[in-house]
Amino acid sequence: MSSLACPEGIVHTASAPDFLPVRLLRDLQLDRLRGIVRRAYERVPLFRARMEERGLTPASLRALEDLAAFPFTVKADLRDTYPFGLFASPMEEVVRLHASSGTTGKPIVVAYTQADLDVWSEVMLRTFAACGVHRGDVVQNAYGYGLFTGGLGAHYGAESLGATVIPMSGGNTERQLMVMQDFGVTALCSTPSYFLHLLERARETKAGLGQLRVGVFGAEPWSDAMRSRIEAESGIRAYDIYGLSEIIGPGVGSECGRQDGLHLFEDHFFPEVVDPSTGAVLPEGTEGELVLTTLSKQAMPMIRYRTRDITAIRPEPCECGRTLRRIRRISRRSDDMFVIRGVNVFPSQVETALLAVEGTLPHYQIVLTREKGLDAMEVRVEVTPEVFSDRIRALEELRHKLSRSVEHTLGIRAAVTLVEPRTIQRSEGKARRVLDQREI
Ligand code: DLL
Repeated sequence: MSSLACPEGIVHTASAPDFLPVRLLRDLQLDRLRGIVRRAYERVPLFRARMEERGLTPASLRALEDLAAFPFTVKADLRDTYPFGLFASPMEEVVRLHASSGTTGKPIVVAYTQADLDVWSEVMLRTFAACGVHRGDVVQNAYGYGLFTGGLGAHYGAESLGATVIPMSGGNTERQLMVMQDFGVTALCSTPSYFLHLLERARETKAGLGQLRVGVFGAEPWSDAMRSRIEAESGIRAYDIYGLSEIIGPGVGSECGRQDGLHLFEDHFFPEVVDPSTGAVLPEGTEGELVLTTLSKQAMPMIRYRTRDITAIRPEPCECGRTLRRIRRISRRSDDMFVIRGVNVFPSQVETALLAVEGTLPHYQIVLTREKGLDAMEVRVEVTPEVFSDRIRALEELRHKLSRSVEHTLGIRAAVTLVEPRTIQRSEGKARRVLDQREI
């Protein structure tokens, strides 16, 4: 470990694997990839059958590019083999299980050996270090503990960094604020939407955020506009971290002091970006769906897992010196998209349009309706108490501005409804942005 000072004077502790010369990193990746493909082939019937269907064996993998010929794995594969069908280690070697609920039916189950947990702690340690958290920091971990990977993943990473960890889990906002102040918390882990909720309560109760300096936020999409609001209102630095249960949990990628894309911990997770409809591998820099292959996972290797997350690989070197390639922040998932009168819309675009207008709060919901066979979208957005207490005319003006901003950004019209402060439900975990009225 060494220390790097970034321009803001924050010390970012750096871990050696983040700075491997690129050639060494590619050699290491190929070496590990061969091992993992062999493990998957030898130990998991589904992987073996899929490879054999294509006439592939582990020996077919001679270069990193050869991976493109290998079959994808999708979420349905985990559901179809529920609960333990993709495990590559005997149960005696599995020391932890987590599960992710997903949107339909049974959860998916993920497994870890002790070696997997060690890798997880390491990549989370590197995540914290990249976000400028170090030994001596007091970390309040408000990611949910339990089957969700956020809580325990962040917990062990922060502990192995040598920080002081407060295992709060999500919820109980008043208590979170009390602990934050009384225990001298300097770093907070939570979803960005839950932090907004904490911030709002802190303002209402005049609690303040004590010595909070850094937010380690992830598990859901949040826009640059949202980050600007968070940083301006709280005075902290808000970092984006990325991960998913199927691959390991949090710790797949993280921003560094530059806050300009997320470095992927490529020595453990190999990235490709593919065309979401054809599955063809896209050149670096082109936007598409992120596909990840685990390079060191023992209990549950993943070969070419389709994340559904939309991003692009940014191969150019980062000023921080890390040689790990970056991905663009994930603003959307291919399956979050909805179509309104033929136009593809993502919640993140609506968020950007709303936050571009002053007088709004970052609390909104999108309601999809169908009237006489026509799809329609209503956007409910909270206004600031100042605006709300203003004259009706001011509200009308704001509504028009928002409606124009949505139309300008998306190219379609939506009914905008201004709602009173504190009327949109706050989330303690991941935010639920889209409501389908046909469902409720
Ligand atoms: O959300 C793991 C995690 C915990 C990541 C804490 C970061 C912090 P899952 O519940 O399996 O795992 O959900 C994974 O959440 O495929 C993305 O669609 C979304 N997601 C996670 N991080 C981000 C992020 C955890 N920084 C799914 N930006 C992923 C956008 C994110 N989306």
